Amino acid sequence: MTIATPVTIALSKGRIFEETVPLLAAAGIAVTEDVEKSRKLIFDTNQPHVRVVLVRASDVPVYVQYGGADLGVSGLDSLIEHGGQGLYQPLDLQIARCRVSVAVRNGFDYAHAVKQGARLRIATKYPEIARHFFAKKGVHVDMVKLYGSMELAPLTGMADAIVDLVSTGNTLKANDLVEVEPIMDISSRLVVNQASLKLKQAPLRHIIDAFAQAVAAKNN
Ligand code: PRT
Ligand code: MG
Repeated sequence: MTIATPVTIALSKGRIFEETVPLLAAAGIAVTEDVEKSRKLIFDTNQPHVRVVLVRASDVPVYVQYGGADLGVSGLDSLIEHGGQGLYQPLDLQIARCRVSVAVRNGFDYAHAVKQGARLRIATKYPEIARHFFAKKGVHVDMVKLYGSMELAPLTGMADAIVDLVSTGNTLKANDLVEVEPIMDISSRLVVNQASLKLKQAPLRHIIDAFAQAVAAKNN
């Protein structure tokens, strides 16, 4: 199918872009430039009316919410922190998988710290996920919001623990940290602007259906 209505897709550079390329291909969409090498933020595709915009991973839900993009691919972590307002979330794409976990400095007695009911200082880029998790456990936490290099916080004594994404565990190991409690599994979701879905039904349905079929085919 040729897409005749203008459609803007928000992606982030790196793993999400890479793992979305095959899904776009299933919908007949190919980005025609080398995104990783370019400094541009807007990219044409083989479909004259479809373009891809590159934004920070945590900004994908924001662009889609406010109509800067009609649809996008966002990690569940970013989506939870955003809140999901104004977003239709039709599909778990099962890409960019990882988990959110609690990690502490090697030797720190986490079980004891949590049992005591004493306040725990948590450094994280994911305060919503962390707050909800510790509230459910009945543990009081002081949250320190960071934007990166969370691993440093326990090593410098700034925090007792971090809440961060873990994939292989190599980053934690390299920094003498240990994963003490998994919080949730993460994968990326297709997010769609709710107004766009009504106004641009045919092209968006086509993309959603093609993505759904590609995900199903890959996991069978
Ligand atoms: O980098 P930036 O601040 O722009 O944003 P971002 O870090 O959110 O973007 P990006 O592209 O790094 O990640 C996009 C999405 O990929 C995240 O929102 C997750 O949903 C998903 N994802 C999957 C991951 C990982 N795996 C992952 N391993 N995102 C980040 N990591 C980092 C993690 O934060 C830690 O620093 O990789 C490190 C841990 O990896 P291991 O393999 O050493 O355990
Ligand atoms: Mg990153």
